[in-house]
Amino acid sequence: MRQFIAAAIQMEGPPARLCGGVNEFAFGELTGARAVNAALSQGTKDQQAQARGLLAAIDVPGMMRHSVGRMVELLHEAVDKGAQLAVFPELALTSFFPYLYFEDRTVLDRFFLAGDLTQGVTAPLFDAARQRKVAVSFGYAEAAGPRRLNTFGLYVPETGEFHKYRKTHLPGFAKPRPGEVSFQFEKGIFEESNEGYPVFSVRGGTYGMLICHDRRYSNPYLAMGMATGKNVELILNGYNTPFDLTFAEKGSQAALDAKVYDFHYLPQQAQAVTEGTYVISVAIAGDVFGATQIGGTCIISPDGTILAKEERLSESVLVAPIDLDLGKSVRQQKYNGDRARPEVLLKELIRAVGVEKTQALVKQVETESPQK
Ligand code: CDT
Repeated sequence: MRQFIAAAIQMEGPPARLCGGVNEFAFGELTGARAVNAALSQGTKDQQAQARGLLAAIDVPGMMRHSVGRMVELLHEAVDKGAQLAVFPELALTSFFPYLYFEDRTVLDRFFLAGDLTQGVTAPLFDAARQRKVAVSFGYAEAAGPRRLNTFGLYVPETGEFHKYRKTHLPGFAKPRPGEVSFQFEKGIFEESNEGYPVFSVRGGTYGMLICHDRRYSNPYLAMGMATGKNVELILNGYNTPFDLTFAEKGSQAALDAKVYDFHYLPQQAQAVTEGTYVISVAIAGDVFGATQIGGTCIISPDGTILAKEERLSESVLVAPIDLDLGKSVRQQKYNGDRARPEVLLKELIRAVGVEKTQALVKQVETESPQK
């Protein structure tokens, strides 16, 4: 299926009633996740205990049931609009809980899912996908044995395949930093994946996936674009991007906010053209644990055109026609024979990494089994 309709489904964060009182919590001038993190790291014993109580009170199972319910409904809306592929955001089931700092792994582990997602709380989504014959892609927090990963999945109902990509660029911090308003703790919550950027054969096309912060770097696009003989044709990305980065240099928050949509669209448009690929990029928008997220869900064609976008901070089902052959001329020009010059790039990378480390990496690649 090389011509079809794709849907980019922007979601909202969970309703405040499921968030354990985090959204309304205040600490000094701060509110929401920022206030909870500040109370934990700078508060009195009582304030710390109160913050811990809020984290434990988040109704994670309720949140997952709520998200799956919304996703099923929005999936039906997308199919009614003609979609054969539907893309949801990063951490779609729980919303962006890494805005919060968790000291207690047991409290944190409630946000993770292990094993076969066609069973359990997410089953209705997979059932709906099979019933409506629509491929579905979404992000979730994955427990793979002892590993904790920020994962994006793509379910193809007619084959039963569930392809996975695990996030490689984790932003934020491991824990609160003294004297700062702390925010975004992905580095402490997830393991950074070293599994690279796989591409997948799906319905006669070549698909790849990214997660949020990845979209701001050129290496993932380049890696997927260079995948020999299988240059990527469609990239699916889920993200959570906030306004008002509290750790931005003093005075630069407003300047960053003014550029926030440029910094989001422009790299993706440029890379779509560079690699000759579609990019479908999908947000959770509006309030998430008291932080406002930018929205900006979009579908970008291989000539860099934004075919559809949504900057209202609300749920939205965007659809656009996809023709995977559109990027062929770009890719043929670049990847005809050895014109992409991967060996030159490799030389530079070896110089950057060092010969010794390169040799160790070569050994590692030779012994690695394909990702599970
Ligand atoms: N989720 C995610 O990766 N967000 C990052 C910003 C987080 S704040 C450092 C992004 O690049 O949008």
